[in-house]
Amino acid sequence: MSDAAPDFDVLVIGAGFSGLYALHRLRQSGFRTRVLEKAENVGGTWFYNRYPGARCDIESIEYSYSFSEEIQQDWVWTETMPAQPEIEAYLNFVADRLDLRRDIQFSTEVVGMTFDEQAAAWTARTGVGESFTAPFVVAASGILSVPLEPDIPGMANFAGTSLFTSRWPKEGVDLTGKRVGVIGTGSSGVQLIPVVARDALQLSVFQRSPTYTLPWQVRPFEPGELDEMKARYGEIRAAQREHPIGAARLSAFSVLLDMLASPPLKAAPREDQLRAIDENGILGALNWSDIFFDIDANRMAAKLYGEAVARIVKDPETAASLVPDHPFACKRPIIDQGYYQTFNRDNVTLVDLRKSPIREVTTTGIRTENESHELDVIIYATGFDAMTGALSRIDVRGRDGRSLREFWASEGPLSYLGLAVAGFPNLFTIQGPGGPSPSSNFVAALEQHVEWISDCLEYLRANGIRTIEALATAQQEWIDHATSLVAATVLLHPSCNSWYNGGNVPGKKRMYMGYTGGIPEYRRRCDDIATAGYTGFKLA
Ligand code: FAD
Ligand code: N01
Repeated sequence: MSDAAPDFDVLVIGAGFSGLYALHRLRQSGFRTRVLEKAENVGGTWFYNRYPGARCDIESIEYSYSFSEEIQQDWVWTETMPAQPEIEAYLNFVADRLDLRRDIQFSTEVVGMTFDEQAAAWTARTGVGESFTAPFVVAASGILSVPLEPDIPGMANFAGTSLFTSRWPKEGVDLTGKRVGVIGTGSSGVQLIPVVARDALQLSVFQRSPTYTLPWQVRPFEPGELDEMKARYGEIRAAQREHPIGAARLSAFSVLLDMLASPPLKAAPREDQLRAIDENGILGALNWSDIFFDIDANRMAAKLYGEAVARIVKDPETAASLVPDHPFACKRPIIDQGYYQTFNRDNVTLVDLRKSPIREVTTTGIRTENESHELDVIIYATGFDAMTGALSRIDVRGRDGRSLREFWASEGPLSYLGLAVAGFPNLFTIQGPGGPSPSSNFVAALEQHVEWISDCLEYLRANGIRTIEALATAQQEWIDHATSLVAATVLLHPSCNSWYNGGNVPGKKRMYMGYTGGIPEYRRRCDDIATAGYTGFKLA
């Protein structure tokens, strides 16, 4: 790096929910900020994941920014849980209202970042050879932003159309009259499958791991309903702020909290168990407190769940194939609007990959061990290299040229508070490993991160401090603490393979990557650390 003054005070990577708020907040604090965004527009998750059926699992009035009374009053949500187009439109509205675009450089991928210890500044390099310098970098690059492409032989040979839910074409895709195969039955697959089934001539669902779902009724707001809520938005936001998951209204996570307060399954007589599924269907099968802590109770719930599924799905073999064999709660809860009913349609076939794994993709479809499926379209709903994926795709070089990618690959996804990594000064991560996002409303979690980071930068500026770096000891203590919170739960069971622990990515070092103490407790800890002069960080 030359002796020239840095180009900016802060570089932000990404223009999704996190990056947009970071830009606004840092600008308000007087920092010269530039956002570098790979995509051609704002939105992040909601720019890319425009597959049919994509929507949110938190109510719109809570899955939205709380920092601006003007924005929350002016934006109009039409549904209880918004679909992708509405969330994308909302983020465009915010970008325009706050005049954010003038400081965002779109179609710009950061491919490398090097910290110059002498200059105490980062240089970020882009895919087209530009470089930008700034003392601080805020990685708002998303924790579910790097699609996981499966390594299935022959994928490139398919002569039909190959699509990823996580990179759905902007112009849309007409699946009418097509023979469609979907690989993947996680959250994206469960949302997509019922919608595709309505259009496609034939839908084959290639299922490796059956999933648990929470049936849901999304509805448009009644006339006047949103206005009534807006009139008491302050109250709604206050409740949300004090809630462990950052959403006080009905959500996929509030259902889990209700389960925790239910009686234990192991003590329930058979007639109580049956009554539970009589009254509440598949939700009744899961509504027991001990399933989170006792693997045997969890397995009993899976069996009961299978009985409830068999009441919906008419073909007994298909129903049996839909029963999960991993513990409930290992994966982020999935809301479902008619998922199981879809398997009663004449044009839908479930291909159980546990019985007959995929051997290859051919030019005309998918061949499993036992049979061939002729297809026009293959949709991959195969998930993400979560939490560490985006920063590991960038060649990040910290102190002494240390590589973040190599550090995380060899030591595991370590981070202090999910905000910073030892050895990488002046680099802040929004929603990094060990933060509360995986088990909460992401927007509530990321707002806290952005505010803590910008307050920290103001403190450094006010005190003439040039570098801040997490201490390795504090980092290890934090990760040990976060892991201890889930030690007694089924989340650490070896059969849990999920993005929560990296088990969904072949070869990734396994470690539970969330913080389950709740956002208010997390905020309190972060605030205490700041008030005490940033304990666990080295300031220089
Ligand atoms: P992102 O939205 O992922 O944005 C990151 C941005 O960084 C992207 O625009 C990306 O292009 C950019 N970027 C990454 N690397 C680079 C680079 N090297 N150079 C330049 N730019 C880069 N959360 C919930 O709480 N509730 C939900 O219901 C919910 N639904 C979801 C549905 C789907 C399909 C997915 C994938 C995620 C969902 N999430 C949900 C999580 C969601 O990711 C967050 O809620 C939120 O949108 C994250 O915002 P973000 O800005 O932190 O990250
Ligand atoms: O990804 P996933 P996702 N052959 O990892 C399968 C958020 N989100 O995109 O379990 C065959 O959950 C894989 O099988 P298995 C939310 O946080 C929210 O669906 O590895 N199958 C699995 O079935 C969520 O948790 C919403 O055996 C293969 C699926 O692909 C996160 O994003 C909606 C395979 C991947 O499921 C990720 O969800 C959408 C292979 N080679 C997303 N490789 C809401 O509802 C992978 N699979 C709010």
